[in-house]
Amino acid sequence: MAALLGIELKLQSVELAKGAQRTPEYLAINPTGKVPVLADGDFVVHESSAIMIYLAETKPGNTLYPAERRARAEVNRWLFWAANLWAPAVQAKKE
Ligand SMILES: N[C@@H](CCC(=O)N[C@@H](CS)C(=O)NCC(=O)O)C(=O)O
Repeated sequence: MAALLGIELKLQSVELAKGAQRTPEYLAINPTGKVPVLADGDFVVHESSAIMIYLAETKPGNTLYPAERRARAEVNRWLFWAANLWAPAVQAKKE
């Protein structure tokens, strides 16, 4: 999303396999213990959809997150679908 909007990010990897997301330092930044998280100065936001919307709103007039109500509702529909249905389904643990 950042790349498509032309926003340069300073990326920092979190070594999930080593449990870096569960360290007190990381949990102080993102209490959910998940990636991604975005820090913009002293403002921090986690949840990928919230991050994408935050980034999009720094570039008014972009077509990725349109301002027009119905077009935005379509984008929101897929963001909510991904968070509520798709992600839990693909992350479901096999028994
Ligand atoms: N709803 C969250 C889901 C984030 C998520 O599940 N991230 C996974 C990687 S894709 C993660 O951090 N897993 C590490 C763990 O659960 O310990 C979002 O969209 O940001």
